[in-house]
Amino acid sequence: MNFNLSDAHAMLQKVAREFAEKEVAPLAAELDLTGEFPRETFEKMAKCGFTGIGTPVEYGGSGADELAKSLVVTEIARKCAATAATLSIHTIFPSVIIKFGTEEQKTKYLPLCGDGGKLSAFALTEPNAGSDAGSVKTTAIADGDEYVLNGTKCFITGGGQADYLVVFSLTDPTNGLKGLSAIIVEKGTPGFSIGKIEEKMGIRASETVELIFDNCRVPRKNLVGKEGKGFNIAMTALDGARIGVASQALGIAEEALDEAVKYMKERVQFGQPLTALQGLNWYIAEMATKVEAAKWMVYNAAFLKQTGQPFTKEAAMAKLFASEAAMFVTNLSLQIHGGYGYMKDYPLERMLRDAKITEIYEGTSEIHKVVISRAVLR
Ligand code: COS
Repeated sequence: MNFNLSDAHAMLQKVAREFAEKEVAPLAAELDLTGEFPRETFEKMAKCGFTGIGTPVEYGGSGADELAKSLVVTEIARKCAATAATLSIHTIFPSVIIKFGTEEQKTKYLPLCGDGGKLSAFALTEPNAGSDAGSVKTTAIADGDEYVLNGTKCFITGGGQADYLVVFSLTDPTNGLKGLSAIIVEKGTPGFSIGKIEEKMGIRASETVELIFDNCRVPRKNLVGKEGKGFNIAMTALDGARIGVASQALGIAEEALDEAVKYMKERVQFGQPLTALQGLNWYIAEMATKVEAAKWMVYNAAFLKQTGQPFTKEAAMAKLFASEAAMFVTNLSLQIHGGYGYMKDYPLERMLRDAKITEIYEGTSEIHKVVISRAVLR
């Protein structure tokens, strides 16, 4: 058992760290304020090969593995969780095409989603189908060689900017979740429009929108996998995506810990640096222990996935633990910073707001407890 990163992984981590410091960190506070989507940064990430991580080289990706993806998302999240969310969620669409798509879909979409700079999104959630993902109501009824989509999706990350979306809709509305199918919709398709753009508490620069399908016609060849297999495809995709969210949470927690350590060494109160105060040092011990545990849980889930082993439970555990660690660590780091931590001059208040979503999206902590307990008790 080797716990060291390979030379290639360590090099990629270094490249991603430098990219995050140079291209992501300087924009983070401003993007948080304006909520503007950093499309230019996304295109720069595409040029660096980050958006094609996980996509095989023959389809224009960088071919790197799950751990590589996790390392990049973690490094970006350290500086801007919203940018990391955009990157991480973008990789779900290619992962679905790689696993379930036809050769034609792979050849068409994968190179564009890699260094082609096209953005993609994953559209499952609806107003009444959140944790209960099987309650989707959007329909995709076959009509000749087309599907006609009708319905509304909500809280779709990157949905307004996305060039390609995989939309989960009922091809057989009489069959519950066994009637659900995965269908590709391209930006600009008539009948597909963007509804409400959400104002969020955190990850404000990652666009979150409502999608409206009103007699939206797409070719039947846009079906991914088989009709009626959409729920299984969505669940498989979410298993992988949860490693991405866990990686974001890990990045936020790592950065918040580093900020706390730096501040404690610099800040003098009662004639001595904060590091002389045992109460605060104990906070650091608890924070560092959670960060360390989260890191190994994330790496373990990534390792299981990339070596073809079952990883549903471990991805859920990593996501549950890392997201709660991110909340714990950002909260204590802000506390250590005192009044300064509460002000926008420091990044802590943004990081605390950003951390919260990691306990909610791609499955809430409560849903993860369902997934984990079912796996353990099976
Ligand atoms: N991978 C592949 N298939 C899976 C799976 C997984 N991880 N988990 C479940 N499935 C399959 C099951 O095998 C079953 O298929 P078959 O009937 O063909 O055997 C089907 O999906 C239904 O499974 P189950 O009965 O467990 O479904 P439930 O309705 O009980 O829901 C949970 C399962 C709660 C785990 C699911 O709805 C879920 O993950 N909800 C959260 C959704 C979410 O993360 N939303 C965020 C949206 S994206 S931001």
